[in-house]
Amino acid sequence: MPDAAGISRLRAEFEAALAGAATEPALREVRDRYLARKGGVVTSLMKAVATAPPADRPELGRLANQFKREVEEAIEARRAALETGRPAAGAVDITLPGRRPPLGHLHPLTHVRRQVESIFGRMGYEILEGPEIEDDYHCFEALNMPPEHPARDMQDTFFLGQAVPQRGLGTPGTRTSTRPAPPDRPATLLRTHTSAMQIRYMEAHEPPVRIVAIGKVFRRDNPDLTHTPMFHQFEGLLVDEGVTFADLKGTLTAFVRDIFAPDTKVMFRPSFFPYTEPSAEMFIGCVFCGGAGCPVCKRTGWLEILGSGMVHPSVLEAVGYDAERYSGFAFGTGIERVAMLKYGVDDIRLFYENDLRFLEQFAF
Ligand code: 2U9
Repeated sequence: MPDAAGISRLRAEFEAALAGAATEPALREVRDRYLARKGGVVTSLMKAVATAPPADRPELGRLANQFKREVEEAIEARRAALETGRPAAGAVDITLPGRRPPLGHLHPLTHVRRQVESIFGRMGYEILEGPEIEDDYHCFEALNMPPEHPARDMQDTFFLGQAVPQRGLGTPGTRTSTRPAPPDRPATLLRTHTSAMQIRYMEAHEPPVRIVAIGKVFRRDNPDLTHTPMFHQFEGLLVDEGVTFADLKGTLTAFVRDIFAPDTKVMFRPSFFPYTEPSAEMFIGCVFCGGAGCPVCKRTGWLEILGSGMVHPSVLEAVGYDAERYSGFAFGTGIERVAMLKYGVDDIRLFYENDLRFLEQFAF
């Protein structure tokens, strides 16, 4: 005798049978099994309802008719789907080839950083990482930037505490600088360059030193096409006996001809940094116009790629090295800067907006 539970069981059996009917012959077999006039499951159910106790017939009749409608509609839907070749909802055609999941890839900045680490790693440099929160001694003083040095400008640095702002010299409202905090309480700040790590390394190691410090640095800059308040920098430092400017030029030329192109033209122009003397800015032949002149290189044919110089003797002495015996060179630039030139990116902010339309172009 049929009952509501029995009809639910019939429904579950039908759904299982339909799920397995992935071809038209298999579907015809299920349709005949359930809807055949002679011996079909639905036909048998209707006969059984007709002989049920009169009090149960109305509800059982309603459930049986509902089940009949579901079977007819589901079979018709599956037939239509098979006809159009569209897999019916829920049907699994195990003969289809697998769908390869989309593979991710490196962020362009990660790719450039790994190339920088590999190039200098192969030259024998040790790659360093270190604290992003520094004190003003390691960030400024030890780098030949005494307390009143403009590079310590409050406007360029995120100070975290104990920096006592005071009016700069000259007209009121000029750039403020900071009076160094008492020695027992050095001002802390978000590092403006990775040089502090190199000071710490030299405080703990005798020459020869061959290191590259890489990491986030922070500047109080308003975001624009070429500036963001946080960016990634790498700085290299080599200190040994008899290091010359020629070593600097040779090392940096080898670097740019590895990360850009083997025939990259290079030029060094005198510059100034407090922590190097002599200092030089390094330029590469414009990678966009080959040197003919274009808007990117401002029609000069040259692109500035990094700053460099021979380590200032007072920096060596600050870490206890004998500046008569040892000499060294150092250099620094932004990972974003290298990536923008290497890939022709004209807005630094694109590296941080996580727009897949931008990032998917770097599927290395
Ligand atoms: C020590 C001594 C000297 C690292 C150097 C530069 C020149 C330089 C800037 C380029 C763009 C930083 O990313 S940027 O804003 N850097 O031009 N950096 S020489 O000189 C050092 C480093 C550590 C102990």
